[in-house]
Amino acid sequence: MVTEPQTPPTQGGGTGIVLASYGRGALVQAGAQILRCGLVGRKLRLVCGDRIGWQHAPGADGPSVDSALPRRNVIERIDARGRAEPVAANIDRLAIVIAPEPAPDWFLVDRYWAGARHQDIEALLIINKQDLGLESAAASLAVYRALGLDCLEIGCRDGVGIPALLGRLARSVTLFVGQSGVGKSSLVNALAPEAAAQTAELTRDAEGRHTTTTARWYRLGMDAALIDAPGVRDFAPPAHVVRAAERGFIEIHAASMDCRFNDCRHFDEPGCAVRAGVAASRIAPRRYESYRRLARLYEGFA
Ligand SMILES: Nc1nc2c(ncn2[C@@H]2O[C@H](COP(=O)(O)OP(=O)(O)O)[C@@H](O)[C@H]2O)c(=O)[nH]1
Ligand SMILES: [Mg+2]
Ligand SMILES: [Zn+2]
Repeated sequence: MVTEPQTPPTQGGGTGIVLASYGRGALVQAGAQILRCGLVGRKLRLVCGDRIGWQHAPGADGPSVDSALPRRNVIERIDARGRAEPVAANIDRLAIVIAPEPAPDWFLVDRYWAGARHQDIEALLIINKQDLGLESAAASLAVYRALGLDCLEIGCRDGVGIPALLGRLARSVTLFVGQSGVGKSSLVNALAPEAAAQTAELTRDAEGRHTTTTARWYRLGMDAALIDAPGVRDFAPPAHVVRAAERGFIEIHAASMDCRFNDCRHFDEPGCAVRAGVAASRIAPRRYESYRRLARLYEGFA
């Protein structure tokens, strides 16, 4: 069932969730209805997943968002100058989507996972396109499984693993991230076809163009949702958090307890237990390289 946005919507007001934010407006889910809202006040900066208050005053053109509740968490991407830009708020789970094609960027996977850990958000690795064969990814997946990362193999094309994934996503808000072409939009279509069709319609302007390239929220039943966030390639923990890089890597953080120096960066310090762990093959060299790249990135901003 596709709910049309109410034009003109009922006067009054209430609370809602931001489905998509664009320029000076937002698409808001308010109970069963979807409202196209303006914004009241210049300071209000909304992001997908924000909980808001809206009102439609007598005589006004339409409903407006006039307040936003504090965010439980916010996923940010980092721009070229190291500044954090919010992508989505109030997330329960980060689903990192990869596929045999395009070939996985494991450094990006590590960055996403580090970002989720930094925010205490559950992470899930979804391997899509199982019809193409997962042999090439097997060794890397074994590393992640050994580290306790939840990994799920699925295929959007054949519907393989979709019911299991649906079960996993119940009663929670999941943000999908991953390289372009891995099948995030296909996944949204497979998991929430009605919401996908509805949002495609509502985010089109009068000329049929899509009015938002930012994150979009798709309702999955009454108490769950998916968020597709195109172009969140540079997602990472914010640079201002001390030792964010280390904390994002479960095995590096654990090994760091035995480093000689408290503030060891695990680059070239003497008595570094992390490098000792890499030398002894307890820590995967590629994971360590991921850590170094992220840590260097932060040093570049400092
Ligand atoms: N072989 C195969 N192709 C898939 C599967 N799922 C999605 N694709 C294809 O992968 C391409 C990219 O999908 P899309 O959902 O746009 O990826 P996104 O950029 O991550 O949103 C499309 O051509 C899809 O048809 C799958 O399970 N198997
Ligand atoms: Mg897409
Ligand atoms: Zn160290």
